[in-house]
Amino acid sequence: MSTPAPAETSDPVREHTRTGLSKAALMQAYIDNLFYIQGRFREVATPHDRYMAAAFTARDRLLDRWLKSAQVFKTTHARTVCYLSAEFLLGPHLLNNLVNLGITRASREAATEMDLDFNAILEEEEEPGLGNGGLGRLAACFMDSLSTCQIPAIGYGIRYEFGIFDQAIEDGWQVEKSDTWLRNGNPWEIPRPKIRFPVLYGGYTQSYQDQDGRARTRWVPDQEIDGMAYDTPVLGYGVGNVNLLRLWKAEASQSFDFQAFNVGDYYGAVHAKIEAETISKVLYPNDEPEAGKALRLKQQFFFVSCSLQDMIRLHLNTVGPLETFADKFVVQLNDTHPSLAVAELMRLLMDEQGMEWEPAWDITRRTFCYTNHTLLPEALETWSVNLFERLLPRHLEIVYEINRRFLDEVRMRFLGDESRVARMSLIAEEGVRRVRMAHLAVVGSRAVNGVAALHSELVKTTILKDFHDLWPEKFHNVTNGVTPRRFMVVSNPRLAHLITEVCGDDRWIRDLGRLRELESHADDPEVQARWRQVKTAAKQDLAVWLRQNTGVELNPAVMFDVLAKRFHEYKRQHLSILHVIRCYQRLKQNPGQEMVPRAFVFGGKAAPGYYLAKLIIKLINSVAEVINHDPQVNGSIRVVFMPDFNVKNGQRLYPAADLSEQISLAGKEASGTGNMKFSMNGALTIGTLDGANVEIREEVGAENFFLFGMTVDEVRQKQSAGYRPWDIYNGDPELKADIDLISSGLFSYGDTNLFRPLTDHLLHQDPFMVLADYRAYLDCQERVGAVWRDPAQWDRMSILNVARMGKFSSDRAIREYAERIWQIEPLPVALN
Ligand code: T68
Repeated sequence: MSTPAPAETSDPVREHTRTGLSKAALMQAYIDNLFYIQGRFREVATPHDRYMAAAFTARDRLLDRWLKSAQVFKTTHARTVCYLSAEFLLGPHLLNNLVNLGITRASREAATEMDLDFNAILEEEEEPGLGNGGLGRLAACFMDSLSTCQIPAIGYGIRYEFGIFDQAIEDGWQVEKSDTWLRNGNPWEIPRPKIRFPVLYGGYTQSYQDQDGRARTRWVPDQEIDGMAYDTPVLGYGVGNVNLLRLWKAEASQSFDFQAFNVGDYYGAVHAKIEAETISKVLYPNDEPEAGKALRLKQQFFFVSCSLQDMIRLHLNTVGPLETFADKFVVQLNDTHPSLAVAELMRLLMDEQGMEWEPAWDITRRTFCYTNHTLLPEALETWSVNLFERLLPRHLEIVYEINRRFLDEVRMRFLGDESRVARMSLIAEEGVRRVRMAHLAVVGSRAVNGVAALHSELVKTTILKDFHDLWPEKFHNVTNGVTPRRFMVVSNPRLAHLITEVCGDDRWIRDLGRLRELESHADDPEVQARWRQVKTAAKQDLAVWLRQNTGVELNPAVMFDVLAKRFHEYKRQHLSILHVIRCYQRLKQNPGQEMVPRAFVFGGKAAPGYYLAKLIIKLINSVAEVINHDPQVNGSIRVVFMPDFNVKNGQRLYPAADLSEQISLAGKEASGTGNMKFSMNGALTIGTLDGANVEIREEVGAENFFLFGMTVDEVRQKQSAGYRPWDIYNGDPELKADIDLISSGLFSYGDTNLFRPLTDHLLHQDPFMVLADYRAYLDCQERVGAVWRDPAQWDRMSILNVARMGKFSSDRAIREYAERIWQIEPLPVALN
């Protein structure tokens, strides 16, 4: 008898545990991944090896669910949202994925059993900083909510090799360090070498006749590169739905390389490769002058072109002829950065797919929707016609033709109103001719929205008023939201546990309106005491981190007054530092004075080329230096600058804040989302009637919000009456003393010139009216102090703030987009 061949059947136990969710399965998977992927055994594993093994363990479980979603979406021909964004500011993945998989506790226990430090593994992760601030973070929150709300979606963007710079503080100045998030590999992405599209630039266009004798245009480019897909699965919370984030990396075109080798030009081929790869090399900081940014325009076209080609491929492969493209896909343009998509879809449909203008335009206009995120004129994107023509000659022709037809429509509607025609044109004719990207986005979209109620009104009445006159039905508001998974459950587990206990269950995590349950406990002394413990514990954690990373010691018993966001004059960090200086002077002049002790915590990055913003950072650090070393006051006030404010550090900050500073000049902050994150974590807000602050105050109740400052109308009146900051300075002795103290050199080792650009600007221009709101802000801070002295009152307000945050879940925002703008229904994918 011959011995039987070894059985090929797999071990049923192993198969079961391959992606099982039990503690035992997680332990086995971790050990396997450590060995088979990292090539390590436990005795010699580095912290990074341990993180990678844990990440792959989570990823395997995501992919399991992704497979099922992909099958469901494909077989049902699901309508799909494509979210086009030049930025996705994702933050660390590991814990977020464990939370959404529902295996945090099992993972923690598995780690303990293997004698691993779970928190140290989490700390090891470097976050992908593929965004500047609010806009990029919003895109990331929306990806989480799209999956959680079970809406089929693909996020499309750029896989920057270098994301937002890391910020260090040296001698009080911001120093930019390059971000190297890919250095140790990215376990969350799956490279897709076969999903690759050519992207063309430059050259010229030609007319020709096709086989049917129809006049057509051909683009003869002079550069071709490839975009290759990298997919990150995005799992929803407690559901089977997994969507994809598909980011494009630029590579040398395979066909181009080949040509160069054929003629023996090896160095030429290498050069082409390097040049191609620069396109997805680095994220541009916002708030930088647009001048000479050909590469930025190339980036925008790059990801837009790849994404649309991918959608067309998917449509042809699954649904069929492109006539139904707009039924299959709805494309949301996150600001104007992807608005070239309007011209590119026209080109693909006409030049590549042989469609005529009218049907192509009909599809295009039914496909796109556009979100505006700013009213600041200097932030509205335009590109010089010259540059546009040099890089995208075919697209310029298409833009001209869209414009010609569009302006005809305007002329018909508003006979004889040529100044309106000039205002609405896609081309600005004054000075150097420029393409107005917002106008292109509006004309090419069927819906336009702002990101908070006030902002959406201002969009309709100011920057896009003419368009609103023409197409009022196109305009919507969808107030922003943030994901409670990351910004409560992941970052503030103690609070999440307490809420779950008080509410009776954890359904609030998916249905944030349920936080209302907390209201009836707002006056319960026992709940208040536990609430306070949770806050104090978070403050202790932050204090430890700050001591280790800045050397500044904070007392967790004092009020943590926090201002953390990108640095920009309109956000008025300098208003806050004037208040700090006021507190300092009052304590110095009147040492016995009773003042509520506070720790002022600042954080945020300034664009590398934004001089005044960087000078404000320097001022904060200089004031901190003086105050923290002055024993006469440093028992009452301390100032600390948290370096490198990013998602990870934000997650340390939000839970620890008592007071959230949201003090932009009314009418300038489109929405703000940090305001929501702080409030959800129990901070009270001191803020102006700007952006979403207005709605936060409406929800939590005016009595639970510290309001100050001019309204949008008052700002306008003051500006049109001729704003004179110099008079305000001279009319308010405390304000004068505060600014004079800066000028005196006290904070700059006697150098009276260092901060002059800032003080001069405030005294003579003050475009964001810091001085006009100074007194109201100080008075409001007095009210804050008075309430702080009554802990029961403070706790009650804090609990009510959290209880009433339901509206600000990004789930609510996504449902509004789905119903009102996208006309798309949830498509549940069952678990298991
Ligand atoms: C922000 N915008 C808004 N822009 O300022 C903020 N800009 O009020 C709002 O809450 C948030 O968007 C989400 O809607 C930005 O963050 C940018 O980061 C940016 C990036 C590149 C170019 C211009």
